[in-house]
Amino acid sequence: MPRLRHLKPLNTTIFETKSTMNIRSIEYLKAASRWQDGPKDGLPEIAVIGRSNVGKSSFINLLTGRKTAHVAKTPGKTQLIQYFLINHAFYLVDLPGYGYAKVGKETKKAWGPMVDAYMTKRETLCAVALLIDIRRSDSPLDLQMREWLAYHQILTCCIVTKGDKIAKGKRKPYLDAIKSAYGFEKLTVTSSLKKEGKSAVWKKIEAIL
Ligand SMILES: Nc1nc2c(ncn2[C@@H]2O[C@H](COP(=O)(O)OP(=O)(O)OP(=O)(O)O)[C@@H](O)[C@H]2O)c(=O)[nH]1
Ligand SMILES: [Mg+2]
Repeated sequence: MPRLRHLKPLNTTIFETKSTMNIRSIEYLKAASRWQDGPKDGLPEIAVIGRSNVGKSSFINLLTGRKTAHVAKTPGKTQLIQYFLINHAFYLVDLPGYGYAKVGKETKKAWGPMVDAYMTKRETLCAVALLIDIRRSDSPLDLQMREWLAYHQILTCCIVTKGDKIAKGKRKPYLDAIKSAYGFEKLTVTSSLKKEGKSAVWKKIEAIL
């Protein structure tokens, strides 16, 4: 069940009713290395998770319509929990990616406990956007993450990234494969490059909040 139930409802007047959310302000609040060091204002959080290089930071930039999060040339650079305050109402949280072979052993060891603790202990976390590359329906790490989120009953939306890599008319088998591999009924396809999927994602976020 969604863990939002214990959260206070937001003031909905700040949102447009049907179309893309009206972004009035974005603030980069902080980067934390521990879940306890996140903001303490009780506002809800939607976390973005996925393999390193899947396009998490680009996805946040797609949603906010500007260069909010840092898109690195080298994968595995972001190793902190990064908080972006949207409309003074909720946080988009950019989490470090998993599965990048070249990060040091210590970093790899630290990733699990840090993300595990953030996801399971952070009371204000209300949903996770699990990002999956449109071309990857066979990733054991993504499957593991999906299963882990389901086990902990964390509300999870599947966001397919890099949609532009496959022509629209040829996407169906890729999307069907992702649905069946990870057990999702619905997917939202995005492309940060082509600015695709922004309003569909905002609608989901509005529904969650
Ligand atoms: N073609 C295409 N490339 C993309 C898209 N989104 C991201 N990229 C590229 O993929 C690379 C990784 O993007 P990031 O947004 O930094 O990925 P990330 O998941 O935040 O990576 P880490 O922070 O290292 O975990 C960059 O070179 C982006 O330009 C997309 O929709 N289409
Ligand atoms: Mg990133």
